[in-house]
Formats: sequence, C-alpha cells, structure tokens
Amino acid sequence: FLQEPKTVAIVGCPFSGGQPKPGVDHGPIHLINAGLAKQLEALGWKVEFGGHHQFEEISAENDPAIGKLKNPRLVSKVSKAVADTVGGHVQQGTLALTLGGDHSLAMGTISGTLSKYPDAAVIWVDAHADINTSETTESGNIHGMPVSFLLGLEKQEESSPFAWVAPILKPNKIVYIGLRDVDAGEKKILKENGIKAFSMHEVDKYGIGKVVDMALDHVNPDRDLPIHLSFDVDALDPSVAPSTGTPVRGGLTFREGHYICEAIYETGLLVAVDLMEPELIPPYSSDTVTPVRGLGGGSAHNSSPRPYLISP
Ligand code: Z70
Ligand code: MN
Ligand code: MN
Ligand code: MN
Repeated sequence: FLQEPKTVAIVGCPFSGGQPKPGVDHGPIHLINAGLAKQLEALGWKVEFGGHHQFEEISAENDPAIGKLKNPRLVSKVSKAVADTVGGHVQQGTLALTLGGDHSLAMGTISGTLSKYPDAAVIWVDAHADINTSETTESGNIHGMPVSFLLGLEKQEESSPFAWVAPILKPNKIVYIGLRDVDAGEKKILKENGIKAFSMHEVDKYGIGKVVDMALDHVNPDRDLPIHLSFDVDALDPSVAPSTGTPVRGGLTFREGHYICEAIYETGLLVAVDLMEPELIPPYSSDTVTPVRGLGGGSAHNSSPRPYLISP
C-alpha cells in the first residue's frame, strides 16, 4: 500500500486536551529533538516533517463539559484536523507516523486511515482499552474513549462535536495487545461486542510471537488488508517507558514492544502508525527544547493559558 521510495510523514501532535495532565504535549517535541527523523533516514526512509501541529483555537471558557466529557469541542476539532492530515498521507501512499500527544488523537488518525481504507485492520497496543462511552466513563477524559467513537457505540446527535467521526470501524477489525488496566464498564463493552484482546496474561502465556500471529489472524486472516498500528507507550513496562501519564506495572518488555512493531512492519501492510502518550525522553529536558513552527493554519504562537498547549 506504500509508494516507492518509501516515505514516512511525521505528524507531530503536541496535544494533551484529552486528559488533565500536562506532559504528553511535549512528547513529540522531545522525540523530534532526540533525532527521530535522522534515525528513520538511517533506516532507509525518506522523511517528511514540516513542524508540529499547533492547536490553540478553543479556550477553556468556550468549551464546557458535555455530560461527563471534558474539553469536547477542542478534542473534536484537533482530532478532525489530524484526520485530514493523516488521511492525506495515507491517500498518497506515505506512511503516516503520528506522534502524540494523548490517545484521543487516534480518533483522528484512524479516521484518516479509514477514509482511504474503510476495511483497514487496527492493532491497538496499550495498557488501556480506551473504549469508554459517555455513559461508562468515570473520568470524562476523552483519551479513554476514542475506540467507542470509531466503532459508533453511541449514536452522535447532529449537534455533537463528534458527529464528524464516521463510525465505520467493525468490532472484528480491531485487536488489542498489552491490556492490564481496563475499567469494569469497558470489560462489558469488549465482551458484548466480541472484541478480541490479548492482555498481558496472554503475552505471558503464549509469548509475544504467538500473540502477534493470533492478533493478525483475527483482524487480517488473509494478510491482505492495510494495517493501522496505534501504539500507546504505556503498553510498555514502566521500567522501559516511565515517562507517560499513567504508568501501569507489569507491561511489555523493551523487546516485546519492538517485536510487535517489527512483525507488523514485516507484513508489508502497514499504512499508519501512532506513537501516543510519551512525555520526556532522557537526557533531554524541557528547558533545552524549542517548539517548532506550525504546519500552517494557526499561528506558531499561543496566547492561550491552557497548560497543554506548547508555548513559544
Ligand atoms: C480510564 C479512563 C486511560 C491512560 C487511557 C483510563 C484511561 N479507563 N489512561 N490512557 N493513560 O479514564 O477512561
Ligand atoms: Mn491509550
Ligand atoms: Mn494507555
Ligand atoms: Mn517536556
């Protein structure tokens, strides 16, 4: 599905409005400053990167909660912009590599992939299922909800900020790896919809090689559908990736995390990758980091006081 020469477009999304803690809005900046583009070039990829997205257009006063959902208009607007950007790259046969930012962004990235490939397979690597609905969410944090929007588990009224999300992902086209912190309401949703999940228990039991094979057999039995990999770094054990909003004990090892990515890449079917919820990468500190100018549409300077926006 990718065009030659193989090209990766980095979509930097320093956004954390889908959850309350600042930190993940610096993740993409740290990854770029740590030399990600050069490393990808060294692996033989042509790299496109024009700067991080700037998100600043809705202030907190203008974005009161809808039901339990926090920052709904902002999260919706940001995800829509990301959907258009990722969709454009996938259309062109460029691997879209989105750097988060919190996982609410995947509403956008996966919508972008599905706009070109409605039957794409999604592999969601995470400690969390991120499948709460507005009914089941306890936190109201939308980063715990993107999968439910993509599946269309709730009807969105025309007035909903999320009405733009095409709810076309089928429950048998998403598979989880790495789960270990799933809410009771989410377990019920997974069960009722027959959604396949390989939790850390299955990783222990079968080993990561078998788990990836079984996950692919489930969502992509004939190995002919494009694959979207959505990788939350909190899937990794906190000893490997401590710098994320909510580290959860008992996660994937360094090699298990890499193996998943390698094995999926080897299928030749990968069209988009999300790397979500990273914060700081040592030895870089926030003091040494300079925000990069925006991709256009929106100025590079933020006047908004919202803590999850990068400031100049
Ligand atoms: C909980 C919620 C969560 C992180 C997603 C947690 C969700 N299920 N936490 N990613 N780091 O708030 O819905
Ligand atoms: Mn997540
Ligand atoms: Mn998570
Ligand atoms: Mn930082």
